[in-house]
Amino acid sequence: MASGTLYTYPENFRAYKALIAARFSGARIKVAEDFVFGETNKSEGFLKKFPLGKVPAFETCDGNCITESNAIAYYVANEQLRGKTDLERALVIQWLDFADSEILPASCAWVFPLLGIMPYHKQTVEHAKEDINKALTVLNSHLLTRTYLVGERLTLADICVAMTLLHLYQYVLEPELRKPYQNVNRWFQTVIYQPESIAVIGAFKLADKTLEYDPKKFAETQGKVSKKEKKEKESKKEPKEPKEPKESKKESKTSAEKAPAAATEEETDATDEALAAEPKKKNPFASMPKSSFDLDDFKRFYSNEDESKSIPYFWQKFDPENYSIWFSEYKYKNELTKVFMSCNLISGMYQRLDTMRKGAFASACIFGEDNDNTISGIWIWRGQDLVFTLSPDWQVDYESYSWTKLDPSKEETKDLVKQYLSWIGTDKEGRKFNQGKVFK
Ligand SMILES: N[C@@H](CCC(=O)N[C@@H](CS)C(=O)NCC(=O)O)C(=O)O
Repeated sequence: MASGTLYTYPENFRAYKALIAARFSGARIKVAEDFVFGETNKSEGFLKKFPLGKVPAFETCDGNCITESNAIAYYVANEQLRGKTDLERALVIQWLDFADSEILPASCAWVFPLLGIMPYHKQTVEHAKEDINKALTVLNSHLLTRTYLVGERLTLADICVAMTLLHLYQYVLEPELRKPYQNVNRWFQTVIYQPESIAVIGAFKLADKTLEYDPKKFAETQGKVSKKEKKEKESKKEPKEPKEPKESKKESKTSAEKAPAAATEEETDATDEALAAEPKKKNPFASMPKSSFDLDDFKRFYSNEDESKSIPYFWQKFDPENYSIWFSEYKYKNELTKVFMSCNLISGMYQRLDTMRKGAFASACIFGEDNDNTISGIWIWRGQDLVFTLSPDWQVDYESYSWTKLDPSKEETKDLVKQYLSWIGTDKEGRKFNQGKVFK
């Protein structure tokens, strides 16, 4: 069974190919912690192993190095994903090349200017749209009579082509634009809503509206804003931003995201066991007193059941002695622009707090619309104090939020927990719930 370390920045659609393939095959991939795009991949040690300095990059557990996202995905895949016959394997390669030659350049040319990563040239963008139309038309007729691109089951072809289409479906293919490609739309959703895909990319949301070009964004990414302004902004937001766009992440809860049912006979605390089993760095939660509240059990229950059941379940099991409930609000709401960017802020924070998952749960919500939105959330964690200071790994984002400890015995707290776990209502100023993300 393949195993090794994947170097990437968070939410890289190229890295998703390997991460999803590994979910299907059972290959063990560790994503390198502490990877900083633009720093780690330019370091001497990294360049010795991966001379192009590009990511994703993969180091097998016995020290072999692989670059190119398709090759990494191939390495961690299994026979089913690679194709079972010579013909299937050839067709899988055909679709991988199709994605990289017929879709990717045009997708970048169309989407990147909208994300401020590239300058906008009308002619180039129009040309890219034509190319995408051609590629999608080919895919659409191929999928008219097929569920998957190759054979009767999902292969690497589906994973890699779908990941290459990810930005298009996320940022530009609004309902009217995707209408002519119903077979592709159906297939795309089949691929991205596989539990293995959801586990990697989260609950993906198709574009409601094509992203609009905003010249300010490009100016910003090119450093045309004053250095000071930029520095301030970065320190408040996401300091180690990759050059490429980020998608919303896996913590969004959907009906498709079903965890295995809880099988606890006694009130054993699975959190304690998991923490005890954790290797290397000591998790700050590990030294806290044991609790009767089994957070993992609640997370499973919340994932599997409707809120009408999971919220009463929460209050029935919650242990106020050893856990606390907090309300968070993003302090710099005037700086929030596109909803998808607010979403990225939350995903990025969740990702950076990965080692906190064992002792914490959160549901953060975005209220409002593009250019008028806020982020707030309910957090539940072990202990009674603000948790972020307990580990240097947890300190990147928390100061951008205000944190209010809630009294679990109060009705207001019950109302807030209900609102944020059910994803309903408005923020304090009446902005309507837009979307939520769960940290679990
Ligand atoms: N064909 C490569 C492309 C890899 C690539 O271009 N990676 C970009 C980020 S997604 C990168 O690392 N760029 C860093 C650089 O060019 O210095 C693949 O599919 O893995």
